[in-house]
Amino acid sequence: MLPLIAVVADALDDAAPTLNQRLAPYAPAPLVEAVVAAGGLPIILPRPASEVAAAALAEAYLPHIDGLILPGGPDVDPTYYGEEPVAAIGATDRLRDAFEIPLIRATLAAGKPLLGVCRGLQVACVALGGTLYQDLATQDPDYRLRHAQAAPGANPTHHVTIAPASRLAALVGTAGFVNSRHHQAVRTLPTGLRVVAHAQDGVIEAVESVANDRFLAVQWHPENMWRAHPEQLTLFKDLIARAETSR
Ligand SMILES: [Mn+2]
Repeated sequence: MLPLIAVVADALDDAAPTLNQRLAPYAPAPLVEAVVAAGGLPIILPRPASEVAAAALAEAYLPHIDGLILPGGPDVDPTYYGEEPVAAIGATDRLRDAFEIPLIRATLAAGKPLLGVCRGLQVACVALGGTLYQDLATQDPDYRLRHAQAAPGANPTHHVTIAPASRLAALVGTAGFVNSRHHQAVRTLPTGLRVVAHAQDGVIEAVESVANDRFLAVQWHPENMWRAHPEQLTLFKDLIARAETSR
């Protein structure tokens, strides 16, 4: 049996002119295709219609999945880490947060692995007690690089330094060149996690769990890079390998 890898859906894009464009954020094709290419079986988890049902729905899905992918998406609502929204925050989606946060906690509590991508890294850290820069440009005094690239989304634009003794380094090496499509980043880490990659200006670019192999999350988008940069597919192969050993 192929490991069943859940990919959390975004909202439909109701403003888009065509059906395919409306569906694009709901079933993120690049992530789904990367899971298939890496040997997993992807399923889409629709986010709930109400905050009230979100935690129960997350719990109900859990026995059916072997691993979890947290995709990119809107900014995490800062009230989830005890802050009011600053002027420069982007769009938020409380339903997405209300579903993903209990899903992340339940996944890890059940000993199942996750892979976070971009927002996925951020929301996973918030779910475990971390905080974010709501907007790097206005809040991080060391911020210097362009992390919200204007280049095509699949193109790598900045380098990352990866900790030699890390799961991530075993997959992609210690010198990374990655795409960057974010204006937020992790500010404080929850206990149990450690930074394993950062950009030249100190922005956190990847995080792993300290005591086990359940948590790996990156600030870039490997799903948009792997066709031209095959080492990025190893992140998905690794999630599937971790899912197989956790069954
Ligand atoms: Mn970046």
